Amino acid sequence: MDATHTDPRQLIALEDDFGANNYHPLDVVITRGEGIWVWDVEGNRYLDCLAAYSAVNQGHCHPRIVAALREQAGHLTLTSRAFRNDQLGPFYEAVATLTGYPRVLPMNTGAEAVETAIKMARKWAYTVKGVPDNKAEILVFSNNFHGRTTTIVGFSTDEQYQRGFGPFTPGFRALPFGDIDAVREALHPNVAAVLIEPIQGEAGIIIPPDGYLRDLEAACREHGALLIVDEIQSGLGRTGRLFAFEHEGIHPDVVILGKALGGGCYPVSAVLAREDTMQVFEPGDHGSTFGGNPLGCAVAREALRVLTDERMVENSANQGERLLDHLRRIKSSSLREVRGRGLWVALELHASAGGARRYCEALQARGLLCKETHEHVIRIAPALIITSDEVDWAAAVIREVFDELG
Ligand code: IF1
Repeated sequence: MDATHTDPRQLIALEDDFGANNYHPLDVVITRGEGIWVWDVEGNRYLDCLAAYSAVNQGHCHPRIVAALREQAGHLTLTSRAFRNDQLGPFYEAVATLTGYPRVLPMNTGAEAVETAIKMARKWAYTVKGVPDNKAEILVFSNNFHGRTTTIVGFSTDEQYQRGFGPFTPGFRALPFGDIDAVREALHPNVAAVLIEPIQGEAGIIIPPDGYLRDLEAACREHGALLIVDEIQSGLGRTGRLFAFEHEGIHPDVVILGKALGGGCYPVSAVLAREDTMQVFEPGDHGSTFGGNPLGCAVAREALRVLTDERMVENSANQGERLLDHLRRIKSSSLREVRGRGLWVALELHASAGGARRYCEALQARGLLCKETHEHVIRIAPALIITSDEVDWAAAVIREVFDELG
């Protein structure tokens, strides 16, 4: 490989010289990933505690998932949906069997799946519920994150996600997260659906009050609105259950999947629903060039197989409990709260701590990679294959940083 491919400074300069300036990443240049570990171009090893925002739940370059990718790439990658292929049907069956949702619509990115669910809810409102045309409303929540399209950022409550991108799509109303009275008050006849993250990721791993999701489901049922849960980041084992909504024992009308559905190897997302809801889509209504492509389907089938074969959901629950127990023992005047579900943990700092970024940089210096969310929250989310020894090591490193920085 030529010089530019090993010197981090030159690689960063290439990004600065030619790339859009739409991220502020840590200055670590990664060249290899294996399981929970990544290596930078200088050979330093890090425990990846971001896991690509839960897209790498199964671990980096899982051998079975990479083998499935290689095998399928050798004979068919894309047909478009103008023709059928031998991977789509088995993909549908695997997802429906694992999740219990009988109908699946495949897309690629999470945002595309969210947009698909919005279109489905609106068409369901007009053709099934009887909402007057173009009057459907969808209830969302403050501090939501559902993707970056203009429709989706249009109902964000984060000013930066909206700044400079208007005008926005009408028909959305944001309510306080966790306030069931606000939902009951807002559920008027034209409400098609409620769209919620069962635990808010980007907001800082915000867990709703016990019973809130059950009350939300009951309110939606009472008012004939669809309950749509965005499990793109919280799903597929991240919180110690297959879906985060299972912690509340509910059964949403629509579930949105992404990220780890592609095993960290390929973008695969999907909308899951009951027969009577998914049937609103008629041929030609909706689609995508790569949606349901054979390569993504083959990868996703293996990604789901390894998730169950290697009991990653159970491991997430067990190791998450271990990690939380370690972190809750840290004594630091900077720590406001340690919270989480499964292997999805937030360390929220007091404003006086000077921001989470410097803690992430100190963790990086000790071989642990993670990313702050907003100003004061350190997010810890390793791959779901992490062992007890590795959890103990990560907790010790985090403790050292708090001992150093206070
Ligand atoms: C970025 C965080 C951000 C998601 C939920 C839909 C999507 C996401 C619950 C859209 C994507 C990613 C996007 C990425 C960083 C990360 C993220 F929330 F995970 F931390 F941005 F807020 N629903 N989240 O978390 O899925 O279209 O990206 O496949 O945009 O910087 P996507």
